[in-house]
Amino acid sequence: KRNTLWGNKMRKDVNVDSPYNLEEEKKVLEGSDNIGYFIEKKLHVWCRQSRGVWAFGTIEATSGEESFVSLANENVVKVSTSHLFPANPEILDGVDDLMHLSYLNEPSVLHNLKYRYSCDMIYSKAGAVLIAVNPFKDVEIYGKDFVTAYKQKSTDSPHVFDIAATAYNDMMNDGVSQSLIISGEYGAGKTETAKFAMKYLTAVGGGKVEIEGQLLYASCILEAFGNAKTSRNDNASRFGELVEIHFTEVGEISGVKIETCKHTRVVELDPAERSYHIFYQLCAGAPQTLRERLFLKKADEYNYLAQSDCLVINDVDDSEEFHKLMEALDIVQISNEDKDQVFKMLSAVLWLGNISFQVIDNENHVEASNDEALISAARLLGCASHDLNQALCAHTIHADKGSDKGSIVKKFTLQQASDARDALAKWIYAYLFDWLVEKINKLLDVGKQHDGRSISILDIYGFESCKKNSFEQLCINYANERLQQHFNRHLLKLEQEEYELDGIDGVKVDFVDNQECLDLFEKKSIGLLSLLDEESNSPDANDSTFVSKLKQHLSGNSCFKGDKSRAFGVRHFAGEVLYDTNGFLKKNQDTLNTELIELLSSCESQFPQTFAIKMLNQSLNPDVPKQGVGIQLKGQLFKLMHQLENTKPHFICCIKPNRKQLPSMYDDDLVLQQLRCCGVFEVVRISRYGYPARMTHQKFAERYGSLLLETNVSQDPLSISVAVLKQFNVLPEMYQIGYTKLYLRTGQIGALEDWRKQVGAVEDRRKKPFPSVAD
Ligand code: AD9
Ligand code: MG
Repeated sequence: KRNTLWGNKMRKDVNVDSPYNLEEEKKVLEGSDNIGYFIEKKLHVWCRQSRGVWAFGTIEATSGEESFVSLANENVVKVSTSHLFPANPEILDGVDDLMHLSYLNEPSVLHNLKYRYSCDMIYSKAGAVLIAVNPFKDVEIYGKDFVTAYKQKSTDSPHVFDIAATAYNDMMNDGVSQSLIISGEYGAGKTETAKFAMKYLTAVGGGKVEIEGQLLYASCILEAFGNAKTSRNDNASRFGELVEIHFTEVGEISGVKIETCKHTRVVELDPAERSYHIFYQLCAGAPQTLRERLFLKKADEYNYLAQSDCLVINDVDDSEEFHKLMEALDIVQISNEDKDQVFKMLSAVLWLGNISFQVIDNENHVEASNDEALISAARLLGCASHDLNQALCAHTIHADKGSDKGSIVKKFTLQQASDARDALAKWIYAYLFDWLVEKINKLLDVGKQHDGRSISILDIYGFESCKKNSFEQLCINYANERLQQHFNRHLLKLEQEEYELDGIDGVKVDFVDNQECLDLFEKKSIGLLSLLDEESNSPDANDSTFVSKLKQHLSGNSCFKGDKSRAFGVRHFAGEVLYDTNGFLKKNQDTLNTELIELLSSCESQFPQTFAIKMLNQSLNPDVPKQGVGIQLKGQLFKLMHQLENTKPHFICCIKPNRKQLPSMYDDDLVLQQLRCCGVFEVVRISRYGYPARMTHQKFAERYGSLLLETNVSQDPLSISVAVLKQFNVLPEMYQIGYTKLYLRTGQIGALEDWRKQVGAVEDRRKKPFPSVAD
């Protein structure tokens, strides 16, 4: 009976016709007959104990609601029968695709991943999704031998190289662009996974161009400028990145394009956090001559860096990192003059942070202290310190045209001047980052002529819920909400819709749609981001009026939770987060006053001028309204998602096994919560009960019709397809025929392809005896 195509790929012990479908699995131990069967056969179960710990045991006796379970340590515990779940036979321990488990309940899935993790098998499949559990140590599975093995298809064990190879092969076979979408919480391993995927793709598509090194070094530069240590991840991404690798028709890389979306955090840090790595690297590693040119001090002498009391990362030598960075800048061909400009801007940002102000009159107006900080910042920018002082401490309001009133100079208070200083620092850094991305793109856009085939890798900052959450977390979590929507849409929603439309039944999996949460953020004019923009542009608004406005407009959305204080809560797909609005409006603003822009455009240094011109061009363009950071992020995400919509997605879900960034430590509850949030259980179920392979009747007939021995078959595609399925004894439960397509369970197409290869061309086939599937 098991001589089916599917059987070839399955482990012998898996009961394909498991007596329990999903609904019944829940009830499997509730009926007295079933429980009696478990007792009699001494079948294993999982029982939930205090503090959410799962224990493995056998049922000794039951009284309906309650059961006595004998645990592995020989203790017998009394548990509620509804807290018992059937365990899989031991022979299934460590299967590489969760879909192959007989029981898909939470403790079984959790146990399987844990079992694999304990053997350093960090990758597993959950149907179409690759799960990567962060090892927090070197597992030595990324060498050239591994690249070769996946390239030559000598292994198909779950691995990031495997999914990259699948994307590459699909692109080559179907001519369709692909994407690798990497999701997971902060510190789960997304950025490392993205780098390994790039490593594989550049190795197989390297061709003549030395693209492999250049791309990896470019990532290293972007990490230095875009990542920072937080209390949760020593190398946390503070920007989102889509790396689009283009290929020629023969599969060689023709160019790479990097797109980023980011948020800025130069001026404010929480305890145990650092600013971007590059500042510390520069302070620690710059050689003496450069130090002198930049008036450079040690990191702890700069206010922007010293405020958090966290200046070093364990086991990281910033000075050494600086030397690696210099090497990387050479490899991506940044000239010495440009390098000099980059470092000048970095140093200017640091010195800006040290500028202090003194009150000069009884209206609390201020001017900058004429000290080392002001002088150094001005020199690095290439302007007079007097002009910098003026631009930071006053604003000219021009009278309306036709009015007889002249312009009025409005002096700043301490708060306003500090805000202008910080805005300038953030702004210079943001433009510097964009300049680097542009420069790298110019270098990597090798062939310039792309014929539309590409593989995009998406790696953004992961979902964060900290003790205190601010605007940065709001942006990060909103971006993750968008990403989750993409995941749900492609793996669950579209899948089910396709089955329904094509008349396929029996595949229905409930999942939590996060549309409402996205509406909370995105709704035009009354969404959180629009309200934030409106308040940011209103002169009388402050953080408290912003919260009142949110409560007024968003209380009807079930994902919004008003709070008595200045905070508000959002129910995200990955959990509820309370946001403190302190500083929200300021952080959302992304504009500089005209004085500062004019100052920059008159600077002698090249970079401030270039940046100012770019800014002026943007703000003169009436099509580009002055938008806050939140709305800009929304636009960037829409663009990224739109790009991804045109690709075939492959999903990688990164899981963090503990919060301490330690190897060999697996926190059941933490893993379970992540698996639940990212929809892994639903994906396994839809893959298990669904039909991952599908082809139109026409395509199926064209591809496999030549394998038919029976000649007396009607020539329409559907009849040919059905005859092929019959000839290969594909069992009825292994496929369904839709109105337009054939839907097949896992393994069927693989086996048919094997036959196709074995049998060879049609002409040869006639000469060979045709083996039966049952052989
Ligand atoms: V964040 O959302 O940017 O805060 P990521 O990107 O999800 O986060 P990252 O890739 O930076 O996490 O991984 C965190 C740390 O885990 C790395 O610095 C490594 O020390 C460790 N890690 C992650 N993946 C691997 C791996 N495959 N092998 C070894 C790993 N170590
Ligand atoms: Mg990252």
